[in-house]
Amino acid sequence: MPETSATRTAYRTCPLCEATCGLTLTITDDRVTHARGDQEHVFSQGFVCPKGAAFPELLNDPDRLRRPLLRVDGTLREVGWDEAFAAVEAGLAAARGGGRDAVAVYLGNPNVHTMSGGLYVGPLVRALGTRNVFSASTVDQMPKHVSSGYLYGDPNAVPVPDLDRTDLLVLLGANPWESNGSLCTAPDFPGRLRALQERGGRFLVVDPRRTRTAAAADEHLPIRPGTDALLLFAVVHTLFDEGLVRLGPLAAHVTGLDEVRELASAFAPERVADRCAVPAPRIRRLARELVAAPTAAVYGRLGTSTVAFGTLTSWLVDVVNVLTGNLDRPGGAMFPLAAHQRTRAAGPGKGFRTGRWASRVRGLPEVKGELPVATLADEITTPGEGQVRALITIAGNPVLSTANSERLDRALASLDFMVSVDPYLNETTRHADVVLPPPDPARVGHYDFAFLGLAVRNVASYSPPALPAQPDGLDECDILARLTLIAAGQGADADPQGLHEHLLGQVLAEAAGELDRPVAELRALVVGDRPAERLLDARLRRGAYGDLFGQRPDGLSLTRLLDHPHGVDLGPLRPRLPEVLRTPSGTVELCPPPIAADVARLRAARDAPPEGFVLVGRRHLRSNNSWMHNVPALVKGRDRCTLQLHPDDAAKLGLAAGDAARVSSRVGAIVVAVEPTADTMPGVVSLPHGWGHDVPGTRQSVARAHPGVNSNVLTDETAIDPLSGNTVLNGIPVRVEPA
Ligand SMILES: Nc1nc2c(c(=O)[nH]1)N[C@H]1C(S)=C(S)[C@@H](COP(=O)(O)OP(=O)(O)OC[C@H]3O[C@@H](n4cnc5c(=O)[nH]c(N)nc54)[C@H](O)[C@@H]3O)O[C@H]1N2
Ligand SMILES: Nc1nc2c(c(=O)[nH]1)N[C@H]1C(S)=C(S)[C@@H](COP(=O)(O)OP(=O)(O)OC[C@H]3O[C@@H](n4cnc5c(=O)[nH]c(N)nc54)[C@H](O)[C@@H]3O)O[C@H]1N2
Ligand code: SF4
Ligand SMILES: [Mo]
Repeated sequence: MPETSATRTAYRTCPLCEATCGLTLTITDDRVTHARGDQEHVFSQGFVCPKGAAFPELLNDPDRLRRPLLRVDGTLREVGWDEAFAAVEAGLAAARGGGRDAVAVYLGNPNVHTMSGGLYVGPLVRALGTRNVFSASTVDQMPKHVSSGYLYGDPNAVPVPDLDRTDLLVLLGANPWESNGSLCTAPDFPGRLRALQERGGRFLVVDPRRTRTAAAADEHLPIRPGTDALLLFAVVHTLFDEGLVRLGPLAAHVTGLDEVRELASAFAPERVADRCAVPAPRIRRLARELVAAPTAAVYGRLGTSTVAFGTLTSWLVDVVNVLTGNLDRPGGAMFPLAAHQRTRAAGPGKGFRTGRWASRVRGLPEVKGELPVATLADEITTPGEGQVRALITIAGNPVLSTANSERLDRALASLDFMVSVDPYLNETTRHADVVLPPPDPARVGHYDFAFLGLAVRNVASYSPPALPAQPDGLDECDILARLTLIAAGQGADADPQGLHEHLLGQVLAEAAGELDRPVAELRALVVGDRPAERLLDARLRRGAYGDLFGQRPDGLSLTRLLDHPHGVDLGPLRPRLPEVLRTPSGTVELCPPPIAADVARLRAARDAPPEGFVLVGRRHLRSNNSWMHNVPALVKGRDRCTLQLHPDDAAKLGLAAGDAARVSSRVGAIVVAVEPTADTMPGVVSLPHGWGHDVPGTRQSVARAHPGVNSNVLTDETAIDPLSGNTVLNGIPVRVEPA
């Protein structure tokens, strides 16, 4: 397209999912009018999905909030920023009369997709000093953090499958054809799996549903929900039983092998096959295939995390990769090294533990500084010292996203004060007394602190704002900085610049120590027009590939990334053992005692009688949890919020396509249209999450016209994986009957 004075092009990373694709934006008169895949992007090479293509609609959504809202006499009305922050100061101060823990925080998923989330949420949480920190992590991947924490001593050391080089990939509970991948950043994940097949490799999918990913796979192994830990333990059993364990060079770095062998003895394939609904000979063959392949990787995601044995399953994924010699080798499962990260000297570390404190009402252990969101409603509604009376939500919609959401909805309505940092007035933020809207994502800089450390190639890219700041807008870094200053007792009028400089000073002080240079000298070298850019520059320059503030002139810096709008390729993943390890022994501790102690619970489940129907989730390419249903291009077409079930089950229940079914669980009931499909395993029913947009008091007109039903009315807040506190969202016992 020819560029006129009013039309220009900007490149930026798509912030909408974990794939981090490069987008090429067309901007006319300071409005983004078109988005397509950036053909020259080093990582995504032109790939784009329907969500990325709908980026302009999302930015220009007329329902998006552009000014703060303040509740006055029961109604939310637009106010200026100063008035909004003054109300926050008053509201939090009143709640804190009940102690610091009286203020809770809920951090939603987009915090891992913004620079403000990566840089400013931590300081805010520390300034609040509350133990009541909750996040979407405990309805998602917390089991993987716990597993990594124990195995490697670092909960954030998560190995990713080396997609571009592996010969055999086994995916459990992941559906990248719809999700575009998770805890494995790989633009065009499907294309990478097709390339795997084209080079003679194979991939298998373990899933109770024949998903699009399963349909494209070389083989689909349907599994009874919640039983992957049994399946993987049977693979481990087979590896020992048939003398197939091959650690190779890993042997020097692994301890606890004999203990794992001992634990696996209870899980012969023949003992678990019925429960998993996977034939024993197929399980044995899977073990042999993993060993026979030149390289192989097992990868488990959401369907292995949000289950009753989430931590055990996440751990067993890595155990199998270790026992087959595939951890930390090309083509196996490897540890990425992002540009803002640093390598460390190998040696013993402090290790990992949970339970440094416990939740007040249910006594659930702290994990990574947070408590399970499954107990947020308990903390709000149970009187006593430390009761939560105020809530700060940042980029979250827990009323739709977390278990027993009707109960949480009522709990939020009972709070004394609530403030939400969010661009939408939705099912959660409608309860807020103050809503602070961040700018749309084209007006902020973007660097993926979370996902570049989970990417299948080491890459780096930074996108400066594509549009100027809105005149009366406030960058989310400034919003969070001002909240931090309020929490720190400095008041609603305190200047955030002081905090920005303080945070930069902290990074520079560490760098100065490492490089043995004065802080002031480094500070003079830092570039960047905005606080987040300056922090990024400092972190890149002291990072693994950094220019060390001029000492390594060809190294990375913000300037270098700005000069490369399509990203910088830092090469394929490289082995990182033992440097990545932080366990007390300095080894991969393969059989952590807390995990071993949970195996008795799995043994009991092995012999449990079969349940009736169980509910699992379902993602669709044109969705993103709860918050993109207000984009017309993403909700058009037939109703996607249906109950899928096997045609035989539907017939038995007397339900035909489109009939209304009543689905009920221990905690709630919904009525939803059924969609019989042989792609669903018998005994399993499936509903997508993130719907249920027909509640009063929201401002999402498109979503309201396509409301769907909320699947989390059915999920049970008392069902959690005990080691991680993660909610069980898949494998919920339900009753299904004609409505
Ligand atoms: N039953 C069931 N429940 C599930 C799941 C499931 O598979 N099944 N999946 C779970 C998973 S994996 C997750 S991650 C959670 C997600 O749980 P949440 O994070 O609580 O929910 P989201 O729908 O992602 O809500 C995101 C919110 O962030 C806002 N937002 C968007 N962009 C920005 C921004 O730039 N800044 C700010 N401040 N706000 C922004 C949106 O308006 C929205 O309110 O849901 C979980 N819930
Ligand atoms: N289009 C779209 N993309 C997204 C999101 C979205 O909402 N929509 N959300 C984003 C987020 S926050 C996340 S965390 C990722 C998640 O990305 P993925 O991990 O790929 O998650 P899902 O697509 O939910 O796929 C989970 C699969 O697990 C299966 N499953 C359920 N129970 C079990 C079980 O017990 N065992 C096994 N083996 N499988 C089971 C389900 O049938 C489903 O196919 O997606 C991200 N990308
Ligand atoms: S796959 Fe994810 S990152 Fe890529 S365009 Fe789609 S939403 Fe954006
Ligand atoms: Mo997620």
